[in-house]
Amino acid sequence: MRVPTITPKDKRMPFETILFDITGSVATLTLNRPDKLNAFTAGMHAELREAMDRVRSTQGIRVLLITGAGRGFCAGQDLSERAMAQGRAPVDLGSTLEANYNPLIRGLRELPIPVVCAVNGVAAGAGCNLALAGDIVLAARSASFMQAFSRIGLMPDAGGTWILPRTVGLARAMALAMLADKVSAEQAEAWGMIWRCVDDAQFAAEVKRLCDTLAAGPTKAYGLIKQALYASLGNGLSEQLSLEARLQREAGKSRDFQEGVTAFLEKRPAKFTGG
Ligand code: T3D
Repeated sequence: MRVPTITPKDKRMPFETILFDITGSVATLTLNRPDKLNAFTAGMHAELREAMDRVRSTQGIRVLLITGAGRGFCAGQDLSERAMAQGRAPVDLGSTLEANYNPLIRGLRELPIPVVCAVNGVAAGAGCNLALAGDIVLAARSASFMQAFSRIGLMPDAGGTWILPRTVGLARAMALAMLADKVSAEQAEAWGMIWRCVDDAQFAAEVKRLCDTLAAGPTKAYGLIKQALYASLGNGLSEQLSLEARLQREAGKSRDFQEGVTAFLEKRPAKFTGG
């Protein structure tokens, strides 16, 4: 099968609810329903699937950046698609999770390149958990995080019940899920829910700096780092040591390892190509 490479023609795809752009080796996926704080619709999920397919099949993409248009990151499921008419059976939410949210979160987790979530504003419900599914989460100081689910009689989904106890601990995860309080970006950073929050004025520049750094980094090693760290959350030490040996064997065969060592010995910055 031919693997598509980045060409100018591929750089922009016409979507209605998201923007998708590839510049250099950074793919940017912007949720784009600003009037509704970028809430997910079935149509947006279909477009996200298509964009994710494109990321997976385009050679040369070394970072995926996810952000939101306007003042919000994402307000979760669009609740106008869940309005319940009297006497009608409710939507089977187990099915919508299996069809839409779960493949998205799994897809991000399994992508062998870094996923950066740049949280520009409020991230609520599944939008919050999409944000937290990034490998590195950077938030603007004015952004906030909210497990909004219990306010409408639901429990967290889109990976929230998995990630929260692991990042903020069970006590905070439980209270956040039950009380659905808004957590400021500063608090999220202090609790270890996200990597960093930065002043709004510096946010765009910091996001670019982070993506540029990752795009010029050892992509293969980043993929292995993802695999190892996420696997560690379910592994014992002995299993993890074996996994490290297996993955480091792969890293040791990479061009970037060769370049990294050569550059060190030649006392110059390494020029990683991602292979
Ligand atoms: O259903 C399934 O498939 C299962 C999966 C479920 C996953 C979920 O995400 S469930 C949780 C759904 N999300 C929420 O419950 C959050 C609802 N939104 C809010 O609580 C608030 O909007 C925010 C706290 C996020 C932000 O508040 P604020 O005051 O900054 O903005 P706002 O005025 O409430 O919202 C601005 C507009 O966006 C407004 O539209 P309008 O009136 O100007 O035309 C508002 O209705 C709309 N909006 C915000 N969130 C949603 C939404 N519209 C539809 N669905 C939303 N989730």
